[in-house]
Amino acid sequence: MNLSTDYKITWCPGCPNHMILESSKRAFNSLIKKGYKKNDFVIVAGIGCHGKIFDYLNLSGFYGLHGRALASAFGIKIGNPNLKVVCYAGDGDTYSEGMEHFIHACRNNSDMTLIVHDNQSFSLTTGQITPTSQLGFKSKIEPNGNEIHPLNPIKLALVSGASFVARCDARNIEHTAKIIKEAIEHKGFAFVEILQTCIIFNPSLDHARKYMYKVDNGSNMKRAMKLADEWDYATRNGRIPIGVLYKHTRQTFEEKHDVLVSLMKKKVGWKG
Ligand SMILES: Cc1ncc(C[n+]2csc(CCOP(=O)(O)OP(=O)(O)O)c2C)c(N)n1
Ligand code: SF4
Repeated sequence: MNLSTDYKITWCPGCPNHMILESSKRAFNSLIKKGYKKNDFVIVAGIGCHGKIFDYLNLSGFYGLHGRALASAFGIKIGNPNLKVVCYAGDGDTYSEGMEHFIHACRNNSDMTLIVHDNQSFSLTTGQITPTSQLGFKSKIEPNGNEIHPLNPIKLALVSGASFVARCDARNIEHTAKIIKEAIEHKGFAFVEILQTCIIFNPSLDHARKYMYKVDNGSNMKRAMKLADEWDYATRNGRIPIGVLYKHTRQTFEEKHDVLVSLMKKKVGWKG
């Protein structure tokens, strides 16, 4: 199915967002081939370069506010738990202004997917530091370089209770498509951190790509925490595991609430 729109794509030529768009189209198309309908999916986006994916992906949804994409996604999900809600957000969006939504989404285990385009900068607003920017990263308003230690979003998701935690390389289109598909099919809160270079404001990540390697799916928390520790967001040193680092099944938010369980039994679609 052609999931493109007529919008002119305004991302910089060569920006890995183009590749995340392609991976997303492949993931949705393989689900549609499996029997899902286009209207089973809802996409939500935050504001930033990443958020423009909303204009380029021909699926229904909601273009949210910066930092609040997950809150909108959760609202849609509890309005109709039969929809497959997929939320696109930036690292600034998710780990800065939207941090509380991220932690509670992991805890709640609502059956939806969060895809973070982590380019380690607030790129749409010309490259300020975000909570995943490396130490020393310079921008116009931080000319002396980042002095604040970055957080590790993989570890944070694990300790907060996310039931599916994956990391991808934006430039590896086929692998990212496979992980996005698996995340959407996972029953529970699925978090996919896509490492993405911003070729304009924070291009140094591309040098680290040679340290990326694929891991098999795992359901062991100790292994996942060890994998999460391998790559240091602060120094950009270490090997970078990509793939599903942790996956397990536990009761979802929707399954805990009778009113949502009864909506799921009725199998209502968009129109009720
Ligand atoms: C509530 C609110 N705060 C701040 C902004 C300004 N703003 C728009 S885009 C953006 C940066 C987005 O950065 P990120 O989420 O990392 O996405 P990227 O552009 O890097 O893809 C900011 C700070 C806004 N639009 N709304
Ligand atoms: S500024 Fe960076 S993130 Fe935004 S479109 Fe250009 S390369 Fe991509």
